[in-house]
Amino acid sequence: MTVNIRTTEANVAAQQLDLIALYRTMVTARTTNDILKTRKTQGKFAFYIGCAGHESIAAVVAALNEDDWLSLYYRDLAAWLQRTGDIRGPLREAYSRTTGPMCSGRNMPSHYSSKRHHILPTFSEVGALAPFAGGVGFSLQWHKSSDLIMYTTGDGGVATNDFNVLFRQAAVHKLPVLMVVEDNGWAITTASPIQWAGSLVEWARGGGVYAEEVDGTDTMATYEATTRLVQHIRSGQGPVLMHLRLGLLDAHSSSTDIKSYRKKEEIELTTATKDPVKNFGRWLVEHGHLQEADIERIRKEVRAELERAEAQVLQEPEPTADRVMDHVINVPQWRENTPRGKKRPTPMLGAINEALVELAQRDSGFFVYGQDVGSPKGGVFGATSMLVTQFPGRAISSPLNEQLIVGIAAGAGMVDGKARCAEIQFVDYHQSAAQTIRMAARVSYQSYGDWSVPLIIRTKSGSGGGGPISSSTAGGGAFGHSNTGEQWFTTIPGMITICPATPFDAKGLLLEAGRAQSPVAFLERGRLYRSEPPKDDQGNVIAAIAECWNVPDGYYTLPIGKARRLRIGEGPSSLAIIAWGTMVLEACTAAANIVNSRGGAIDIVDLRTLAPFDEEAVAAAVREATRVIVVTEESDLTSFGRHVHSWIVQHCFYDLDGTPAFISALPAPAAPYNAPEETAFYPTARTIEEKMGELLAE
Ligand SMILES: Cc1ncc(C[n+]2csc(CCOP(=O)(O)OP(=O)(O)O)c2C)c(N)n1
Repeated sequence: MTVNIRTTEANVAAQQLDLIALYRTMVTARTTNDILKTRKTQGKFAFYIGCAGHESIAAVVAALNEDDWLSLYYRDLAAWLQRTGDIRGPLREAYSRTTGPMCSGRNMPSHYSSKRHHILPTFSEVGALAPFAGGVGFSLQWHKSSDLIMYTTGDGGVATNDFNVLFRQAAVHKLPVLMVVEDNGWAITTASPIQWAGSLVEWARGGGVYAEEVDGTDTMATYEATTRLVQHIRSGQGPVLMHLRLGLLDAHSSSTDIKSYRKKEEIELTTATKDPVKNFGRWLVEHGHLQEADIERIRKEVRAELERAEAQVLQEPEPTADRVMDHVINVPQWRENTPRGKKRPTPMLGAINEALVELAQRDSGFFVYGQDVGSPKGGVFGATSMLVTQFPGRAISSPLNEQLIVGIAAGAGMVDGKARCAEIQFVDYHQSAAQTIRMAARVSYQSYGDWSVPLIIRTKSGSGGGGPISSSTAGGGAFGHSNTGEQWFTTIPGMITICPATPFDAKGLLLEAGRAQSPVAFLERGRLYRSEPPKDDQGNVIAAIAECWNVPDGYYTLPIGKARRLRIGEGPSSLAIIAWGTMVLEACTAAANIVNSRGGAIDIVDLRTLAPFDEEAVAAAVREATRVIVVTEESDLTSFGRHVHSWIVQHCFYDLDGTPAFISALPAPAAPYNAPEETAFYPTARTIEEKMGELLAE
């Protein structure tokens, strides 16, 4: 396939564009569409969603540079062809062949994706790629690149939160983003006036983004408008929204009956007036670039080429069941290293500050993005205060929108291949970003390992507003400030979840998270930010864990997925406690009290990483003690704690001398603000001690 000549100069655009190659690309898109539509009705595969009416998007891509980034949606077959020249790719994906360049046959057809060609992995969730596109734009700006990103969506997509997030990302930071709304008048059966009120162009301009309406049924008008709008972006004047008016020539997808929701006259009018391929062919003949006979000749040539390609593709291998768990999660291989820096007593907040500075020092592209993080205080908890002082510009305050925050860090990580850090002030507020986080964790699986989303999401979680553990009433986090978080993140396939209990672990694990290629949820417990090592009831510091408050200077890492086993007392352990975060400290206090009064030893398994958790360490501790308690700060609903408990029942049943015990917070929405109710809500050292007493008496 001939590749068009591209230019960014509006005045020379029309002369430099290879008009015939562009037309051929559009014909190839339409013909592929027609072949695959037919194959679907012949029962060759389960689903097809087509591009008919949207082929002029090829002209938009023709006006971009080869290295510009694309975030496409399912109608953009012509954009794929224009960028890659790969006619087999769409056929391979339709027939689910392992040779498929987008996802190795793993996803539905029409989900365009290619790291090599800078095409982000299209999601089925309409609009969901938008916050990532903003992150790509942020990264391009950060690296002072002259490239831009084009993001496309339909008129329905404009209504999504995700699109509105991209709009704000682009507008606030003046990012190099071209937002193209491919308005074909329909979102399945819903007409576009339902999606927004008033004028899209005026709406965009009012929000600080230059916008224009363009007739997408006219390919040359589309190309010329794009070159002009791209010039606007590249000259540093900020993002652009192009409202591209199109017609949808087919039903929404192979699952939709067009006649059930569109009137015959409207379909006929759309077909007669809004077909960009026909219109462009006519224009080429009228302007002497082609003869009438060439139109039919090109159509036949393209069809023959595609049929030959299809026959070859059908000889290629199909996926086999044994690869179903490939590319789910990517935990970094830990490189053994001994911390060499001088050790100093440091609280967890200091350890986190130090880790962020280390990450910034080793990677000039590293930044933390979140609410208030760029203020001299370094966010509401002060976790970025050292970064603010030592690396100005690397802690960047964001608008108040968690989805926007995660999208910036995730998209930037996709460009660089290295984790950038999103800070969510309180884990409760991750909820507006939930879809973006889930998508980030899915990308590697969906694209069969072509893409990954390195990303660290740091967030304050669990009881308390940041006060010391010594007083269970010092919290007062209440609703919106005290959720645990692990019940949300550990259920996401592809996500790493870490919850450190000590400053030493917090620093080493955060530095290791910086090496991960899968997204990491890093849960920082508010009650541990400034806590000291735990003590028993007689005021003695518990030696088994106290050393972890001495944090080495400089860089060191700890392995993700490995628990820490703490032995309280002497001799063989008579009880194992599985805990993480704040509950490790509560369990230490409880265990020390029990050992003080009864002697013997108790094993505490601090999981440190919750997903994937250290099954070996849990099984070994249960085998030795034969009695076990799982302690979690989560509400007693479907929780991570319940998962660990169930895992022990399933895998360690014959090693147990009794039913594994389970301690959690109460199944209420969150801890109330007032002290009596808050104290009743959470488990404490006392609760754990009582349960230990019961088990040891059996
Ligand atoms: C978030 C989300 N909600 C609902 C759907 C189901 N769905 C798939 S396509 C579609 C319509 C999208 O319309 P539009 O953005 O206008 O694009 P068009 O198909 O018209 O090109 C809907 C509702 C989805 N995939 N994602």
